[in-house]
Amino acid sequence: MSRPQPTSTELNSTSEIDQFLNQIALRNPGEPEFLQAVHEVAQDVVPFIADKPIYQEMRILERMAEPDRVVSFRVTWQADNGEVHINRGFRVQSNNAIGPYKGGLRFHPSVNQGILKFLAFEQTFKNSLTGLPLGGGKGGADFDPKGRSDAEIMRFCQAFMSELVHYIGPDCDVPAGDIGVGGREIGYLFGQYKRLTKQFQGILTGKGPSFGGSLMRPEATGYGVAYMVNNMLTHKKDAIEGKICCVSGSGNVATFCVQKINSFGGKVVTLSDSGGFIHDPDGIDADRLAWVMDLKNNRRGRIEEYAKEFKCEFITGARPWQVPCDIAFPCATQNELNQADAEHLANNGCKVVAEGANMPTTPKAVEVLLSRGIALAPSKAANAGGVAVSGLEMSQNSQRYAWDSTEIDEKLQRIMAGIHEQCVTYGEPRGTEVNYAKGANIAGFVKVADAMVAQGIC
Ligand code: NDP
Ligand code: 2IT
Repeated sequence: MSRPQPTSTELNSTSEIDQFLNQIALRNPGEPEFLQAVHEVAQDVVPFIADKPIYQEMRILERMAEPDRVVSFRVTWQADNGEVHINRGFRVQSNNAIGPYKGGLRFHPSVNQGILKFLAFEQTFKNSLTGLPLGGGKGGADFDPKGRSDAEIMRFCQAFMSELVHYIGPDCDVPAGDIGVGGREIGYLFGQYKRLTKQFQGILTGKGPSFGGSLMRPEATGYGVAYMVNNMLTHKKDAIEGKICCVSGSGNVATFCVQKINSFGGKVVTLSDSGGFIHDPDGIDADRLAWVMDLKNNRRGRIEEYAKEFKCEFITGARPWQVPCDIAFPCATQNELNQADAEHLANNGCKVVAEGANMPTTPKAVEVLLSRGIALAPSKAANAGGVAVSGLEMSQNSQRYAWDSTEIDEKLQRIMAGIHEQCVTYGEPRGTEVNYAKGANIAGFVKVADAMVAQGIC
């Protein structure tokens, strides 16, 4: 049987997508992750706006693909041994059509302008999906926290905030954590902001609960990923209970994701870090998970130590996607699941991939997953629980009030259910098969686009 020929609208869309992406590529050389993120959105949004002239005339997608501003600054700090170090800090303020810029800070040696532009672009769509009034931003530095003492981390955070202070504010831009930035770093950053400005303000989220942090913020991203998968499986009259799960990473998102999968009755058999992954066929139960959290948050050790402690396999320098599973949860970093990994997952009978990390699946891997009938929860939907509870932290700070954890968890579950519903509405469901990536891209776009149209040419 011959393949169906593309329709003329599809052909036009394809050439329009190419034209659009060529322009973006010319304007953003040397930023492959940014181009990848824009491409993933454009392939769904360009055909969607083909019959909506207002979005084209107002050049909404082009405007969204050009950050409002990118700030770059030097961060000079002193190591314990007296050495002076210089790092590069950034804040990318992508879009504030629906609320103040909002998004995490990443401290990792790989950080550069293109990676933060991709993250800030994605954040705009993600924040829109939460239904909360949050614009999109991202920042960070090419600083490597590994092996640094608490005092060094504090000095770095103080130096970083001494510049960042000029660009943030409770109604302007509210950063939070991301890779390499957790409760400890947010505390030091907040302290320095207060010292420089004399103001006790909600200028960061993920703060400690004793100084304005929301309960459940540490749990929120990982729990939200599991809630998203629970909603997807419920939609297919299935459940997480009894499912074998592979999780990558062993930081904030990965560990709380494991905790919630366990409470749904799933069994997690892998975790990883940049050194490799552990495979524990007995499952990472509550006690073992508590051990991992202590290892990572207090002792700051390597996941390899888990294998020695619990007598299981550690596979050096590899990722966990060859281990058979029903559900895969990439929760470490971008482009950590490639085409070959996707083929392994499909051949081993995996049914769902849920992106806890931002853009962990390469474009070729996405093609494989979709063509093999694997449901893909894209990061902008699946990991939106973290920024959603950050939004709730901002509301609590504005009210000078704190909700209890049950209340916040209920709100988080409602927000994740709302995100699932938007994906189903826009993701062209055929029966129970939903294109979640398409649904998230279009639903996230529409709200921001309508606000931009309403606010005129600016
Ligand atoms: P953490 O710093 O807590 O943990 C990151 C984990 O990923 C560590 O296990 C780390 O290993 C591993 N990792 C990081 N970079 C690499 C790499 N290049 N190769 C292999 N492993 C790597 O970060 P989070 O858990 O907060 O973030 C994980 C992902 O989730 C990121 O993509 C982040 O953008 C995303 N995210 C985070 C949110 C949050 O609220 N924190 C919200 C939404 C998304 P090692 O220690 O060896 O580097
Ligand atoms: O990628 C993300 O959504 C985050 N790192 C969290 C952002 C936030 O503002 O809570």
